[in-house]
Amino acid sequence: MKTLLSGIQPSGTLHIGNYLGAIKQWVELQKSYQVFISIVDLHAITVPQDPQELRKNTLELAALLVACGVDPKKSVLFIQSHVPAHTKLAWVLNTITPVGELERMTQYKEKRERAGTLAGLLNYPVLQAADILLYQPDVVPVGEDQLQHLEFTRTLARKFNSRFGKVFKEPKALIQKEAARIMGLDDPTKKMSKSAPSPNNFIALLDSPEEIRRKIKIAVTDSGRDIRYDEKSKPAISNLMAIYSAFSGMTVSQIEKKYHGKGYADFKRDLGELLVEKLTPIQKKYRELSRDDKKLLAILRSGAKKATGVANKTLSVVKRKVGFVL
Ligand code: ATP
Ligand code: LTN
Repeated sequence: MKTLLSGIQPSGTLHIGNYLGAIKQWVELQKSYQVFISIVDLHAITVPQDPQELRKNTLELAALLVACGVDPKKSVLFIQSHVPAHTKLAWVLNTITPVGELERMTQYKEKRERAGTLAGLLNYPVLQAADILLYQPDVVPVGEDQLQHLEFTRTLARKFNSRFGKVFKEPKALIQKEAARIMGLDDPTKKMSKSAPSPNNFIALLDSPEEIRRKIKIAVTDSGRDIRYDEKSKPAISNLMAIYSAFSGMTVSQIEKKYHGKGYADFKRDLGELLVEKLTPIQKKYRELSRDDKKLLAILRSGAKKATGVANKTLSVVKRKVGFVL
């Protein structure tokens, strides 16, 4: 079985963009890959975090991932800081990383405006490379914004291998499809994002049915009144149709047929109901899990144990190669 690894930051509530763009794909790929999902708290602290919020967000994210279908029996779900091999390998990789390469990273340049030029932020991609290389994955599903980090990881793997002998596999990016890019409900020209200025930009997975209905009702629409998919001239309704399609399994042309002769209000009402119907079971499972912290922690401890087993194998080869006394 091939291996897949991905990471997700515990930095706030998940929205349907995260679900359709990332989580749903992980859940589907569990059937054909050995999946590792890391909740990357060590990455989260590269920008200031409120400690209580961080702890809450980490557990909430873990519970939501399981509620969305990440199956702890099939996949290895763990908290990054529970597996010390990540920071250990990151240190070794730091010693072969030119600072100039890190200073050129787009995400670093964006984030340092807010967080300052902190060493942790600069070294973020090195820790991400360690996250990945420890598990020798075949594929790493990432959004386009993470391609630069993945390319950096591959370069680092090659560099280490050529200097110390082959240890690491060079993983391939599994680019999330453009169709999976969900745009903001209040501005269909920008992607749906939890850091958008208004919460009306996104539907959080934990939004109440009333909130979901309200946000869909006030979502921006285009001029005209027909339900037609056309990203260029009708970006707003096209985005809502993409969401409808992803949650219903209907194709865009089936949706066009169904709503032929009907208006935005009808379509939006149905979309609201569809989202309520699909998110309610996730929320129910989430509530069950978050009522029982022990069960959730047991899942995460067991994930960390399995991850540690795999990661430590790679780490001990690395230690031997660089000349540490074992
Ligand atoms: P931010 O609010 O800081 O932009 P985010 O909401 O984009 O964060 P991330 O933590 O950057 O969320 O992303 C987690 C995962 O969700 C990534 O794999 C990313 O590609 C995916 N993702 C995020 N937003 C969307 C979106 N609008 N459509 C599809 N996938 C998305
Ligand atoms: N940087 C990524 C999160 C991340 C990750 C990883 C993704 C950390 N380590 C390893 C894939 C593989 C992000 O911000 N989306």
